Amino acid sequence: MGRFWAIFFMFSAFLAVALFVVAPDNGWWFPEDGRAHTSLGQKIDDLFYLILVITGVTFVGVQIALGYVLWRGAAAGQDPQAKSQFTHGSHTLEVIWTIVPSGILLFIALYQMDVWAHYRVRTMFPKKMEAVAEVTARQFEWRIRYPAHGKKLMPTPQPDDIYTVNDLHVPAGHPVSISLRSDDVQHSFFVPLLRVKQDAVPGLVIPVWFEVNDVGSYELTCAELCGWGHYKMKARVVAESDEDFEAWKSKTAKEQFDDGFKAETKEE
Ligand SMILES: [Cu+2]
Repeated sequence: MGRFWAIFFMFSAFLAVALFVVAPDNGWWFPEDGRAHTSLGQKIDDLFYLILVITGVTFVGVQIALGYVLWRGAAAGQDPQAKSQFTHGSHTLEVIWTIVPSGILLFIALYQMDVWAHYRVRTMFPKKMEAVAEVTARQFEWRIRYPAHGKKLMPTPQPDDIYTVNDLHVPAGHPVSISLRSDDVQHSFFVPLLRVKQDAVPGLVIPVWFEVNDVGSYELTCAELCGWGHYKMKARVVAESDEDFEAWKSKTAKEQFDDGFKAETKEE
């Protein structure tokens, strides 16, 4: 039976290595070929991969060591002369397995500080950044308010502001920010492919910045169970070129302020 467990633990190590090799080609990885569509998102991914490699190597090493010890024990068990050796308390070992994991954790804690600061600390945000819109989460939708063409986003609603629901448009290729608020309970603004996630907290206006590298449409969901209709808070973030973004904005403004009256009188 000892040999069975030795093989079992060794096998799990090989299985882990095989998974590492096979997973990326089979899509068992981060969504969409494992590539984030923001520069900061790629750095966040790198941190995940680094931690995955550290834990992966540790796992494989531990399983192989465990298998080896069990195999040796099973082999020795066949020898009727072999005696068990009992040891208790090795200071050297205790110090090693305390210092090594602490060192690794400390390294990760310090190493990730830079990415975290760029993501969350306001003084570290990009200097040139366009405040695109105010996004207000409410049960159960995302209400979005944009400033009129050529104007700056104001903290309070303006008469010429443009509104959309569940449809956030941003220009791609340079840093943009949104002001995130909540109308009722706590929600979470989550765009998986951009690696952007931020809680919307009642009473707070939280700036969230990102720079979308590729033009496209990205799913936005609520990542905080906020009530019975939580599942309905599905929206999209559309990243487009500057020209397309401005064109979309003026088209939306036209539709919004059109009362249908002028168009009719023109036709006459
Ligand atoms: Cu929600």
